[in-house]
Amino acid sequence: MASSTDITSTINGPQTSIEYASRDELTALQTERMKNTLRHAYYNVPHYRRAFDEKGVHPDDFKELKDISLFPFTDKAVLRENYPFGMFAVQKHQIARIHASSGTTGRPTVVGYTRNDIENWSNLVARSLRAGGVRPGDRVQVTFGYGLFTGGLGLHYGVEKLGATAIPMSGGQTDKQLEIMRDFEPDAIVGTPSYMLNVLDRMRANGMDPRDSSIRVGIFGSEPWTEGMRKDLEDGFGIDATDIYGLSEVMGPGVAQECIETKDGLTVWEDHFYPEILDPETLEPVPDGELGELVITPITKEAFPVIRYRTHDLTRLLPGTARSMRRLDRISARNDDMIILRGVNCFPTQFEELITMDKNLRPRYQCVLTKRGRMDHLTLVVEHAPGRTPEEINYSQFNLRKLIKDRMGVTVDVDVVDQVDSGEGKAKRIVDNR
Ligand code: DLL
Repeated sequence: MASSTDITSTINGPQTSIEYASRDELTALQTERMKNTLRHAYYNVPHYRRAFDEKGVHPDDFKELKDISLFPFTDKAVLRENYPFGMFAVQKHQIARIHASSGTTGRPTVVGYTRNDIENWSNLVARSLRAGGVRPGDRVQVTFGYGLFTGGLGLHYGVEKLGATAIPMSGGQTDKQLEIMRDFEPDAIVGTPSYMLNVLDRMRANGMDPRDSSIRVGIFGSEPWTEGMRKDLEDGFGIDATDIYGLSEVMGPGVAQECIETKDGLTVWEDHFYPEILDPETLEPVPDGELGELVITPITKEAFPVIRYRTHDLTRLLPGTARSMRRLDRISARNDDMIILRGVNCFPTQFEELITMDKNLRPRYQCVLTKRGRMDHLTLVVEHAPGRTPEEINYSQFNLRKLIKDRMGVTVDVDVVDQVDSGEGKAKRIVDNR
């Protein structure tokens, strides 16, 4: 399998040359790596041999990138059926680490890494951090959970690989986070945007000015968020905030990262991942620039190759700007988070965008679904900013409902409350009481 030598210079150089490679160079590299990956999966994972044979395709049928469409998809169900280690392509003693995604229902999905996989992953996270404005020598407070979740350890190894200093706080313990932030003076912080909002509000509640903190940059992800939320966090902390994307089945954080100089969507590290955007209904490719489901094939993985993984994340592929590699538009939602109200499709982030337009409200919210007769009904429960008068709250409640009706064409109830618990990791945006 391919080695990581092409990206190790991330540590010292300003950026690696591969980030500026020509499209032709990238295509040649992706083609070569995809060939190896398809062979590796076919010969070492029984599921892939069966699935390829059933579809009547062989790794030798892959000649150029578009031939990937001949090969079968992989989804979460396949990973669950092969729980825990049935999808591993190397022997037990070659596995250096295991992670798992909790999954709200059913068995968790388990993923494995060889030492080389960890090396590649660390390099890609280091590259992501650098693209987001972190520099060697910086101190980075890591507030993603440590454990089976890939966020904490994934970021941690990347921070160390970059030559920066990791402060491994993990999630939660917000008062402790503030104390460490004050005493250790981190230059950067990483975590979920919803948790960063908690940190911001707790600082204010404790009489601290978040803009006085030592933090210069924030790298946030692991859940959908909006431009409105970016503005709240950037203005609140006085920082530059960028978006990091990834998923455990494909690697973990560091699949794509927004560059600080453009803040215009996330560069996919195409030397390690091949992205496709498909129509979620027909599973046919949509042209670059159009919205669809992201399907990813990692092309350098040893322990856990996955072919055409259906992420269920909705986004579009855009041409490169700050780097030659293509970008993903901000991931607006997962298609399983789509709410259909009287025929109109809505996503929680659409509500978030409108919530962030009102300074009486905080983007801490939940979409509560119930049945009214045979119809689905949505109540948007939103937190108000501290110290608001009942009149201001009433006004915002009325106004948001109207804004949602005008902009999105749906009727919902809005309930503005003192507190919405958005948790310490990924925020739970949908509560389904139907
Ligand atoms: O959330 C990995 C990660 C950790 C990414 C830290 C970024 C930072 P999973 O728990 O497997 O892995 O969840 C993956 O989270 O399919 C998306 O639905 C969502 N997601 C991740 N990053 C973003 C993002 C990690 N930047 C799932 N924007 C993915 C929107 C995101 N959604």
